[in-house]
Amino acid sequence: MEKAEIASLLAAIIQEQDVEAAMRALNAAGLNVFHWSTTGGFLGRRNATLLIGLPAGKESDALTALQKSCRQRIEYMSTPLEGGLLALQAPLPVTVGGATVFVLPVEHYEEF
Ligand code: 2BA
Repeated sequence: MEKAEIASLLAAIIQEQDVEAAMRALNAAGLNVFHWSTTGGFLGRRNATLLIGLPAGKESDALTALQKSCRQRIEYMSTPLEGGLLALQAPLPVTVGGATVFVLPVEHYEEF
């Protein structure tokens, strides 16, 4: 079977809980995906980064698959309250996700 020419590389940072559903949706769209565990710099929580080599014309399929499978969630960040005698923590809500997506053009692609 002839391999499709890869035109762009999509890197998506998603939440750990969405990895399985995202992989299923991307595979169902005929896309090969590679993923690894990563950590968010701001909250320090584990997330996942997916790398997807995209043939021309497949970008919107990949984005649709991610939109359908990755949810927004509220995480709580602990911030110390100033001025109190006790070291109380005030949880601050932070909206995380669905997905942070970068699409980069591929200059050259080979498989051997
Ligand atoms: P974190 O860096 O842990 O960020 C988690 C969430 O915290 C972010 O969700 C955003 O809502 C909030 N946040 C991040 N930095 C902030 C800041 N300086 N001030 C206020 N709130 C802030 P998302 O935007 O959905 O990002 C989820 C994860 O995607 C991030 O985890 C990070 O691992 C990655 N990410 C987001 N934007 C990125 C970028 N421009 N470059 C590389 N990675 C990025």
